[in-house]
Order: sequence, then C-alpha cells, then structure tokens
Amino acid sequence: MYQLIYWPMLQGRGELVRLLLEDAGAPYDDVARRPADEGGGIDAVREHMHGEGEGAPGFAPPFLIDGELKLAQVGAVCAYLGPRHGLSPDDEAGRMRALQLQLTVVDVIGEVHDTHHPIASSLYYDEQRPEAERAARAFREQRLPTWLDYFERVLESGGGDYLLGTQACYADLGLFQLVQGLRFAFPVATERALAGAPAVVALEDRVAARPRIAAYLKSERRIPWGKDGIFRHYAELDG
Ligand SMILES: N[C@@H](CCC(=O)N[C@@H](CS)C(=O)NCC(=O)O)C(=O)O
Repeated sequence: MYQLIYWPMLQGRGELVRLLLEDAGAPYDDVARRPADEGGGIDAVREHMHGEGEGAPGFAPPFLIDGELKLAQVGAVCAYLGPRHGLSPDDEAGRMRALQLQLTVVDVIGEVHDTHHPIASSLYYDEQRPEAERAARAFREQRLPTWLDYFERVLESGGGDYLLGTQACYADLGLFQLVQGLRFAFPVATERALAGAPAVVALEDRVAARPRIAAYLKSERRIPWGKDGIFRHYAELDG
C-alpha cells in the first residue's frame, strides 16, 4: 500500500501520481483526504513539507511513501512507479524518454500556474490581476499552441497510439491531465489550439477510455475542478 501525500482539495500536480496509481490498479492511501481526526487534512501535508523528515527529504508535495522510501517531485515519483506497474518502457532509453515527456508536462503545468499567479503564489489573484492578464495572453497566444504542437509532433513521430509508440506510459496520463486542465482553465483558447492537434485529442480520448481511468474519473476519488487548483477558470484570462 503506497501513501500519497498531497493537498486534499486539489487535483494539482498530485493528480499525475493519482492517475498513474489508478491506471495501474495499485492500492494507495490518499492520506490527506482522510478526515482530520484520522490523520488527514492539510496538516498531514504540512508535516512533510520543506524538508521535514529523514533521508533527503523533499521540499513540496506530492510525496510518495513506499515503506522506507519517501519521494517528492512528480517526475521522480512517476519514474519510480512507472516501471513497477507497466507504465514505462523497460529499456533505459525508453525510461528516460518517458521521464523527459512527463517533466515537460510538469513544465507546462507550472506555466499554467503562472498565468494566474505571475508575481507570487503568496498573493491573491486580485492583487496581481493586470499582470495575470498579460501573462495569460502570452500563454494563450504563444506558449499554448507551441506546447500542443510539440506533443502533436511527438505523437506523430512515435507512429503509435501513445507518446512512445504502441504502449502507454505515465506521460500519456500526464498529457491527458494537462489537456483536460487546459480545457477547464482556457476553454476558448484550448479549443482553438486543439484544432491543430488532432493526435493530442485522440490521445486524450484514448486515455479517458482506459477502463480504470474511466472508472476513476466517475468516482468520488477524482476531485472536481475548482477555484483553488493550478488549473483555474477566469473568463478574463481566456481572452
Ligand atoms: N517541481 C515540483 C513542484 C512541487 C510543487 O510546487 N508543489 C506545490 C503543490 S502542486 C506546493 O505545494 N508547493 C509548496 C511550496 O512550494 O512551498 C514537482 O513537480 O513535484
């Protein structure tokens, strides 16, 4: 039984780990989602943060705990879990390519965060709204089409149904989450940009139809999109 430590009210970066564990059918305890009197809540996250603990402790959630091992960084967590659950190629080059792709997904997620919080995460959105509108415009007009075109070309060059060819890896789940989040946050801009990325849309559909993912998306374990996550919808940021 793995333990996942992540903010209980958000999909956030933790969702890339949840999707991997769900697709794998791996049992996990989403610790902070337990009631506070059963060890859950945000205090359960805080007690692991900013280097608390032993053994090269991580800085920020998501954290994965597997016995003695506690890991932070989405890329590291997925690179650990993927090969153990058939969601990564077996060879070294393939494993590194899966990690490269997932780190790229995580980069885009960081840019999405910075559209609504371009100055500081510690400030409210309303305190940085003019800057957010400028950042979101640059994201919508330049970065969003560039990122989607990149993933489109990776899919085309792989020649299969998934980013690395015929077999799904955890980065496919990450790209699915990214596209879903973009659709929520920037519905107009994303629809427009996806018109030029049919292979990305096909991948999104393919991942959504994977039986365990489809069941998860319908379950209460999937936290709804909301106002506090990385992917947020502000109409003014959608252009
Ligand atoms: N590069 C890290 C970023 C981790 C991160 O920024 N976590 C956020 C939540 S998604 C957080 O809670 N950060 C708290 C902090 O930076 O103090 C990763 O990919 O896991």
